[in-house]
Amino acid sequence: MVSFSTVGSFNISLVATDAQGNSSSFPSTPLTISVVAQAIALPTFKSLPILTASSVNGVAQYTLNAEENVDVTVDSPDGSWITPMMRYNDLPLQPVILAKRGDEVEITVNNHLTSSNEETTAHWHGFKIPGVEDGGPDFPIAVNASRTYRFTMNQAAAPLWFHPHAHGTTATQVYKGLAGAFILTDDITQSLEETNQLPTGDNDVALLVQDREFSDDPNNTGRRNLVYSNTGASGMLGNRVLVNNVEMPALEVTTSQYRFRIFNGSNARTYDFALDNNSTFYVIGTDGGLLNQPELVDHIMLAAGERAEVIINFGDSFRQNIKLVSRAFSAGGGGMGGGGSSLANGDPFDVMRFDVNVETTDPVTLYTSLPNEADINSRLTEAMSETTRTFVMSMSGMGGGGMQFLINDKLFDIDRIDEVVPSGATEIWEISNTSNIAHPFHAHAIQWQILDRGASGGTLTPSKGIDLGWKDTVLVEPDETVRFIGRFDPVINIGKYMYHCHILEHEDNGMMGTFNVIQ
Ligand SMILES: [Cu+2]
Repeated sequence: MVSFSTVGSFNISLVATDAQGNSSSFPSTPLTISVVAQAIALPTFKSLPILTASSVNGVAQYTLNAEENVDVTVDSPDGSWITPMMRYNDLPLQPVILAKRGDEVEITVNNHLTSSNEETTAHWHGFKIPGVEDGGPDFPIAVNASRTYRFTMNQAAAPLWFHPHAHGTTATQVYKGLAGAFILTDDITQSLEETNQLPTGDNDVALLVQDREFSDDPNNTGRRNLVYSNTGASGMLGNRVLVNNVEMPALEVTTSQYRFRIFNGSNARTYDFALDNNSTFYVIGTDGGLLNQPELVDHIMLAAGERAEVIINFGDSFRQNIKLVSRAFSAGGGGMGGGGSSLANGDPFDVMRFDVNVETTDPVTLYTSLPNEADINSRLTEAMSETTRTFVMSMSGMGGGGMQFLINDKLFDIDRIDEVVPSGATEIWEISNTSNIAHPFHAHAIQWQILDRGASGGTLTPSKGIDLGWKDTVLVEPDETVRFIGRFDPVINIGKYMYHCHILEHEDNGMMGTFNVIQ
């Protein structure tokens, strides 16, 4: 038995020596052995299922049944098991809804969470729609009740998503599996695809990234339960990172460019995505749509609730296995506890692997700038704003029980209006963080442009690069101030909306407020 731990070519032969000391080799010409690296077998990547609509009078109609105790198969490098989870429509994976700008959409949500006995909603995260359709905690859907959301898509193509937003149960319902992607296209993205300036088809892949923790299975029953713990300041951090419900999947790719739409659907975890060979890649889009110009990076940080679209070119990587990883970063708040997880926020880990097994000719030459009429090219400037509102995120009670998560020193109160915004206003919202961990601030109703950011109390730096994209969720580091500017649509934006931290445990525990857009 001969074993090799090194990749390369080796010559081997057997040498026998007789009693007189004469040696002979067999075979007389040595065998040449080539040792190539064999990638570790990983579970197969799964694509998210696309929901089909019924079209009635030109309106795309969907039904989402919120179900509980759905037996879901979880694949991992340790094997597969069944876990009871919550799911829309009993689907094995979270679904995708596809729509185009201008589409009228009607989505009926039926609350079948009878044994949990929990209200739910579907919040349309990143959508520019009226407050009454927004799916916030002010319009809960009772058990066995339903609600039909109706809206028209009137914003740039974007990787939007949806998830429950009933007060106090958002974190656990998302954790148990209620969420979905909503991929919006428009004339600009369709034209870019048709002219081979964006990858399409199999080269356009949605990645829903969510961390989870599962119970052990000492008796090999093939079943494990989700483990949820919310202690300390960090929110729920799982020790297994799932991409489309598979831990560390391998996706077979060709020697070409891929468009990955990355959704951070985690409760609390921030990822610093990079490739393990340190290759660069392009960021082409943020929460609310495409960047005017692709931005070449070697990593991108995404907090809970944030999305990004990236282009990875595997053209020079034939026969390579490339990992998408999350790099180590400083998450602050040392010693405050990681919710019991063995994988703290900021720890490095692998996310998935790309196996470049097929050679092909790539038809795509990536766009270099969007047409002038793209929404993102209408930059909002400070002079356009009538009002600057300030929001300070803070935590109190650290180290002891009863941790409080506050915005402007207030806990969420569903009966309180915190801000009144005139319809059609253009406003600057200035968000600061006086706590010692980062918080992703999310505001409903519109997409924002980041004006500038920097150390609180210091000179803020005007946005550049990825920060020039449309944003609905922005990570605010400790002692950082971010200013974003947005225009509330005078026709669409009316009614009550939420702003909150998108660490769902913080949101459920008070780090949320209500703003009312009035005429
Ligand atoms: Cu927070």
